[in-house]
Amino acid sequence: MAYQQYMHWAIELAKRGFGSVEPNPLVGCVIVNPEGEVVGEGWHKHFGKEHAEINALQDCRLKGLSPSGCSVYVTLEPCSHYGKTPPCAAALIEAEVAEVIAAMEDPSEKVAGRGFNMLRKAGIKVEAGVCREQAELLNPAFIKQSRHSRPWVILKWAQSIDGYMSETSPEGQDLWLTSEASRENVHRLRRSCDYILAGIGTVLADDPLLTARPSHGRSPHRIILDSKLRITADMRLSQSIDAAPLTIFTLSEDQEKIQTLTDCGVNVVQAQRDENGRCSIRGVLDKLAAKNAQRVMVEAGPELLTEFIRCGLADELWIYTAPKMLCSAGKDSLPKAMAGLPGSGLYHSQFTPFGEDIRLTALTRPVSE
Ligand code: AOF
Ligand code: ZN
Repeated sequence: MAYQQYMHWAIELAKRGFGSVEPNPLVGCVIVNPEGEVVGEGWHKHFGKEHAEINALQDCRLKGLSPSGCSVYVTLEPCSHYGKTPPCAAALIEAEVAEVIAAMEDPSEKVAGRGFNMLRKAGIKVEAGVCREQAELLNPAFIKQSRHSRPWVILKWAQSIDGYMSETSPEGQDLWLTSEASRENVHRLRRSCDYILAGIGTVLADDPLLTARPSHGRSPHRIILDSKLRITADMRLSQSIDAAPLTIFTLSEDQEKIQTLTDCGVNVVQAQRDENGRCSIRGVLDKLAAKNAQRVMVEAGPELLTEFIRCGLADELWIYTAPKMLCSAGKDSLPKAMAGLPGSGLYHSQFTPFGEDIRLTALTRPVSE
């Protein structure tokens, strides 16, 4: 296998941690002996548990092989700090590996080059920057938060081919637009996020829970933009505080209503007013940034989604398209909401099938910006 192919494999391994390791980065590691054979593979599997390098060293030893004298391909600089686990750089030194090839430096303050320094001081050859762009694409939210202290915003929606976002039965009941496979995937996306944001329109229409199911102990903090405070204490959101926290951003000063919601465990926060007299989404993101939010997912209707795009506040799109034409439905149309927006290209787009549907994921800016 050629040099870069080992790193490509480490990147593929890293992806297996998606939905289980956040807010930690996805990291993969491949250990290769001087004959070019892969002797150990590992990835970071769960938040708070062993890092990728430790799992790869363990894999090597379980096979009865020695990592001594080997080359280590890792998608992120090995860590140098005692966090929830001891430093990976120390474990690699102890294992007497010959060289470490890393795709990128760890941008977090705790590491930022110290892992490489530890390795070099111990006489281990270090090469950084191999397949950097692909490795950065694994963790754009982790990188943005580490470098700029700003959250990464993911807009998710499901649509028909012609851009309608809801399907209604002849009796007026809401139907599922997308397949079960797509919906399962959305719950994995929810598990990967620390916040999920929706507008009151969605809440009044669907009475949603907005939790990750199954949660595996990870469900995002729910945020609702509700300028007139129309949410009520008997809605499923207010009744499920044990499953995930709920914060309402509002412009209302109705103290009685605020008290009723607060008594249910709902956190009610005064929002800033935007130029249209609504809760300012910039203001909300500022507050979330101050709480070190890393991945904020927006599951909203066409108007709020359009507002994020119009303000340039969307970083990534996840669009599930079902093979349906709903042109006569007349409801909630994205093309209508987005009319008048300047067109723009997307970056790093990928298509994945989910049952009958296709999922497009794409970034609104190149990853290097
Ligand atoms: C690595 N390899 O596989 C990962 C790293 O709290 P801890 O101990 O789990 O440390 C988390 C931090 O370690 C995280 O913020 C990031 O800087 C680094 N992640 N480092 O050497 C890995 N996941
Ligand atoms: Zn580590």
